[in-house]
Amino acid sequence: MTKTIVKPRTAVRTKTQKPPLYKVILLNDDFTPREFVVMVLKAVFRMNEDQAYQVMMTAHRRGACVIAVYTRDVAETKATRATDAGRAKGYPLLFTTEPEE
Ligand code: TYC
Repeated sequence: MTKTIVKPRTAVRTKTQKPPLYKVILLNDDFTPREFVVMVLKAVFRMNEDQAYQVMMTAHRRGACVIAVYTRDVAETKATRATDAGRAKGYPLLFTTEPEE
């Protein structure tokens, strides 16, 4: 007796779900020194001096600036760390997160 081996003809497609992304937003205030904002942006968000200065000045002029998008955990951890750095010095510096549309 001959055994016929039938190969499956359907290709397997894997659907990968992309995790939802969250924006980290820097809010302006009247008290935190500019150099301190730049220092925090460099330390927590790994920006260079130029990037950090531009982001700080955008928040300063417009009231807020989107810094970057990350997965929810990373966004919240970085926003908390950066806000806490200001609070430790008595500054009202604030970073928030919100889901990206
Ligand atoms: N507005 C602040 C000042 O004039 C500097 C500043 C910029 C603070 C951006 C917060 O998100 C900020 N000293």
